[in-house]
Amino acid sequence: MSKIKNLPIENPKYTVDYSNGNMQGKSVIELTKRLKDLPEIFENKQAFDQMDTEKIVYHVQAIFPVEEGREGGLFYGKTIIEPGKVGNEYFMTKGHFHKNANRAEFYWGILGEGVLLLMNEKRECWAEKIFPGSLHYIGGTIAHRTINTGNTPLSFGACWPSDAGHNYQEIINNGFSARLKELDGNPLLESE
Ligand code: PAN
Ligand code: ZN
Repeated sequence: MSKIKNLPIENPKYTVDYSNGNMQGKSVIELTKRLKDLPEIFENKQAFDQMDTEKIVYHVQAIFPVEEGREGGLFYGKTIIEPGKVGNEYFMTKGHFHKNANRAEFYWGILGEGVLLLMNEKRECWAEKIFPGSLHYIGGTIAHRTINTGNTPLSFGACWPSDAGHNYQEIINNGFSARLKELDGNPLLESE
């Protein structure tokens, strides 16, 4: 006769509030980027210098279930970009290429409205609208930056491989070849 054991059914390690993307659970990492952390990304240096550099531009929450750089794991995150502008350029993330160029990523819109700016290795840019329910596949060799074009916080989720890594330096040195600015109340993508 076989012996039957009863195993416990545990609570999940993490929960997500799908109204805003907020994550809860053990070792959810929190990161805040203020204007003072982003001196290189905005074009209008004069407007930047006149702003309160303590102003929050975006917050990130992330779960790293395995050590960063290890092959085979997945990371999960959520970013909230505050509404705002430096001059006529909208608040945005630093943006990056993945260090490991064949590691892709999914983004999905949760709250607010924005734009996902994409750029390939030939520095060709294109953009997709982000809104609650939008889903974005970002190929491994594509640089990505998100921009809040609305008057309310933009929240989006992300999932990427644990060995993707981040190459911020290329963007710090050379930027994206397009910038998203407000003209007469509407977003306009200006290309080099
Ligand atoms: C995202 C981003 C996050 C913040 O989790 O890291 O939105 O943007 P920056 O990293 O460009 O500051 C992601 O793309 N991970 O790979
Ligand atoms: Zn990424």
